[in-house]
Amino acid sequence: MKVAVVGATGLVGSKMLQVLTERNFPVTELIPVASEKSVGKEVTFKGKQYKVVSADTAIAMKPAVALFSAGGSTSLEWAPKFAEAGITVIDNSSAWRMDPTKKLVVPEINGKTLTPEDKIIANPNCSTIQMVLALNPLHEKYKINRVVVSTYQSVTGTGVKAVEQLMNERKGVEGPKAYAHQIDLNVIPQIDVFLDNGYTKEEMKMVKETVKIMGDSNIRVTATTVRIPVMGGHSESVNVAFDNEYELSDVRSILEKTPGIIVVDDPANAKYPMPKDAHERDEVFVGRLRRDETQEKTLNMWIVADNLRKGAATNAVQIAEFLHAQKWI
Ligand code: 11C
Repeated sequence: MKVAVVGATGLVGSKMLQVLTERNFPVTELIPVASEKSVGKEVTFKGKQYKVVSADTAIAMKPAVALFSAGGSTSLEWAPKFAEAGITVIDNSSAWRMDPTKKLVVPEINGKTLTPEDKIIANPNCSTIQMVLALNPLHEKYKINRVVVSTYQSVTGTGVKAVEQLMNERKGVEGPKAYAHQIDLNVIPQIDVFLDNGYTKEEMKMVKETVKIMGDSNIRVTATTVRIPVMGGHSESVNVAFDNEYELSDVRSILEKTPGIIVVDDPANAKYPMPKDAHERDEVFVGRLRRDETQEKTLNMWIVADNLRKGAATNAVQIAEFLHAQKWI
């Protein structure tokens, strides 16, 4: 199948190429797409060189599916043009996520809601994906009514420039800045821009996307999202209040049985999820499972995942795999 990757030279785009290769997605021809300044550059995929083309050229080449990771404005402009040409778009930007006519998909949770008519499918935000993967099976059993989450997010979530900033600061050399502040040896309690309500856009993504993916507006989420000088994955401290009482041992066994989740929870032996262990893994790691002793029916947990993989590229490729299994692409 012909597959276009729009934003192929970015951090998520390159990860998409890696994940397509690793998962042996049946790509017969890759169409790497990037901004005008990258057109003509070469991208290596499965040992073969492909020239980067413009979005216009990509549409004319008629791929079956286009994985977009080129930012919201590119998606707003180009996704409808791809879709009109009959190309299914899986979009990693925030452009279409809250559009009521578009599905926001984590395949393990709501993949079954997709139909052949869905031509623009939204891939959720990385910090949301890893959280809902752990929340959903617990919601099915105990009904979640409230979630309080604080995140500790990798600089890779911002992109190449942020990784460079961290590395330059570490070496003590000047260079381009992705953040308003030093990130090395620091913690920045701001991800994306602030909104009128005092929350950041990243925080409100977690609030709204969780409800849409899990399909239950009774789930109230409040979030504080924080950038830390780490690569390899996002971490989250999550406090979950249920309607129904639970047994900790049951929570553990539900999570252990959930596809895509690995429970790492052996505090006596200092075993818990960490970004350095989640790096380059597709699973979501959950640990530090314990009761909130201040409140009934409430659980604390710690969730870690590679934000570029399950948080972005892997989830997008899994959506493509689902569509392919239905023979829709
Ligand atoms: C971050 N979560 O870590 C962001 C990156 O809406 O897809 C992904 C932004 C998005 O900065």
